[in-house]
Amino acid sequence: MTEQGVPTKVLEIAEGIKTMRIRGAGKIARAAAEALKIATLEYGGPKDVSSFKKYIGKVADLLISTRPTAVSLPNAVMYILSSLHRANPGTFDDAANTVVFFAEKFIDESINAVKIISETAAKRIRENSVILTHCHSSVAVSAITEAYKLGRVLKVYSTETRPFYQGRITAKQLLENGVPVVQIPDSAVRYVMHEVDHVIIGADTVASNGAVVNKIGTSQVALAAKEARVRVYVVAETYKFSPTTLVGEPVPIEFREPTEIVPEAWVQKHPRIKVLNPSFDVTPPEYVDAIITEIGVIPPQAAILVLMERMGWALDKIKQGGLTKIKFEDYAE
Ligand code: RUB
Repeated sequence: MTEQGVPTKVLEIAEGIKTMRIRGAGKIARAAAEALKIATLEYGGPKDVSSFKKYIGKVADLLISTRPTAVSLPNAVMYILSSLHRANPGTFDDAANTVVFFAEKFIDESINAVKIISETAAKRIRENSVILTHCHSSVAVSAITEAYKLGRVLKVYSTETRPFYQGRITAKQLLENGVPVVQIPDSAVRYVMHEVDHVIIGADTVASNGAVVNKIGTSQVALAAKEARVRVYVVAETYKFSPTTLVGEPVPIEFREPTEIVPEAWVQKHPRIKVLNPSFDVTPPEYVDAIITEIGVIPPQAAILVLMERMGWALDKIKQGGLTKIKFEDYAE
């Protein structure tokens, strides 16, 4: 337990997300839910609802501040906190049980969503397909593996995904699942695209207009796919849809350290050369053929329907007027 009363395990999870030991939008969301559960079980403050809500609001803000782009993180936290708000608990025990219950429910439903999406996506893959994927998406790996089990995948091109090389995780996992993988540099995407039947990628955030925010380079992959008339499927759980984009909020793009791209010594040696390291980019809806979610396969333009169906708590706030950014204090009082 730290001086501020936040359990060490929770701080470790927050640090793990920040340093990308825990990464990928789904895993980040589940880790945040787990952190809220741990924070509740290890809460050592006054046992009244108001003190507990203030504390859990603080933990929520800490978790949210770790990485900006994947909306799965605030959506997971808000799902749990808004459930606490709606439950309107009369005692500390009720409040604590509510957080634990909804944190576990989020994790279970999230894992189940990945399974449903994978089964649905596998049906869209034609026999003997060559697939290209970018970065490391647990949902994409799971969907490709499912399609492989049905005998539909000939091989997978996996981009290395500079500068963090998440593509190596993808290649390793696919290989462990028996799927033939060819690792390519990001710059070889257009070179191999004529062989590819389907591009399958994950998402960090889907905007209300269907634009997909995912690892940097995704929009170039989609551009090359469109040129070659290759279908692009995005596999994404519904908690990756962003309610605040409905009221015009842009999705914040994370910029990471130059040293991920060039070594520190090189930066020192060439101080006037600037390095730009955006971690995500935006693929417009016209470059996406379908988004495969656990509630169905939709054209990107139908993203709004997913938001209406799944993000009721946020839409209620919008109806009440004035929602610009969802604030955790709203739920901590
Ligand atoms: C990971 C990334 C993934 C999505 C979806 O970026 O862009 O494609 O998060 O992943 P980073 P998943 O490595 O910077 O977190 O399907 O696992 O949720």
